[in-house]
Amino acid sequence: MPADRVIAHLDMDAFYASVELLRYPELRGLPVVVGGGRDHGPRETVLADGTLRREFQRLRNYAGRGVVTTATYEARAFGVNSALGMMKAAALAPDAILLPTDFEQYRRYSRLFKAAVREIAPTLEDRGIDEIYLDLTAQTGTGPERWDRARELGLRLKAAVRDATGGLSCSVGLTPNKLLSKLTSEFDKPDGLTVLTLDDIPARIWPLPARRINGIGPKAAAKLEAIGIASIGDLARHDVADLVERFGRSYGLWLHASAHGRDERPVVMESEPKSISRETTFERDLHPRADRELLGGIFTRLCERVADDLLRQGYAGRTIGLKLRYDDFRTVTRDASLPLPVSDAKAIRRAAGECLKRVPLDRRIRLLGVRVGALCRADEAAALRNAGAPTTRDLFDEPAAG
Ligand code: DCP
Ligand code: MG
Repeated sequence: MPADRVIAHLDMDAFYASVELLRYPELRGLPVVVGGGRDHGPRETVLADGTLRREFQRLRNYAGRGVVTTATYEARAFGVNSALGMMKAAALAPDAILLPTDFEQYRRYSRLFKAAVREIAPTLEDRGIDEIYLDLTAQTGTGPERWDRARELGLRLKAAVRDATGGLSCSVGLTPNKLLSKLTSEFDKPDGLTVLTLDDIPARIWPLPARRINGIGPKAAAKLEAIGIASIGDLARHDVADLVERFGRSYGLWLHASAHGRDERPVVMESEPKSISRETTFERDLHPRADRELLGGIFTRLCERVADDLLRQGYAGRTIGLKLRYDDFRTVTRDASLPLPVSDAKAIRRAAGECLKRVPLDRRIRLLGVRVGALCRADEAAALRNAGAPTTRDLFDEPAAG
């Protein structure tokens, strides 16, 4: 791993809402909220003179149980953010414009901005619909002036995204690693560009709340707070041996390293996924026996979600993995390999259930995860299944290779 990397994290600004504003430019500058189903698009009427009139729905007229997917920065000024219930949002910003989600359109713009970035910076890691990591070291070099070149490159990337999408803005963090870049891209949102080096960690990273680190969830944050650790700086100053004792070796060491801004993870260009997984951290730690039914339901739903992901992305897999984290943060995993690739929820549930029998279930569980690996394309899997499972005969009656 080269010591002096230049890593960028690029995240689109108010992504879904910004894509909607491209289609309805008359809404620019207004509080706009996206979410809550499909049937509240604008009513369009063609007037006598041939012009088109759009009547947008207001948030105050919303009734239902939907949540906000995203909101423009004008709506965020009222406290409306992703995942807030729409009725609550309506109480905060009754006059905000309400728009339905159109995932196909967001995916289209996602492809557009990534293609534009790839032209300039081919070492790209796709992190989902609106964010990417880039390793820019090949372009900037490793000398002390690399941060000036990084800033220039950042400006070029932002301009390329804007051009390719017809006007979308993004925010970029440029630092020596992924962990710091992810934090830094938020500093100057929207339309931000921030360079941060290791020297800036005490002044700019340490004052942030510990939970801002990607990988410190609400539970871990609460546990940290209970021992007086609120900021990343508090975490950095805390005795690492004590962290290991409280959180287990691997998570404890990771917490310590992260607070000091250390992160060696490479930027991984992966066009094909190695595995597809889903995991969930429970609202409260669940007991394998007392909460057996609840756990069973969650387990089944996880398998269904993984099956959905496989179907949507066109894969099947032969290895089923189970991940379980106990209330003391220890994590165990188990794998099972199947003779043929599967993609349906029932088969995944059965194999994952077998894995579950191989882990100790003597204390409360905080997280459950299901993974399908050894992936192949769905059509290959179907061909394999049609050819029939390999029989003992197929496996052992092969003539010995000369
Ligand atoms: N999203 C969602 N549900 C959430 C959070 C986000 O459906 N709880 C969707 C809508 C966002 C997109 O994912 O537009 C990207 O998520 P971000 O967290 O990057 O949020 P935004 O891009 O909307 O805003 P920001 O400018 O803060 O990045
Ligand atoms: Mg975003």
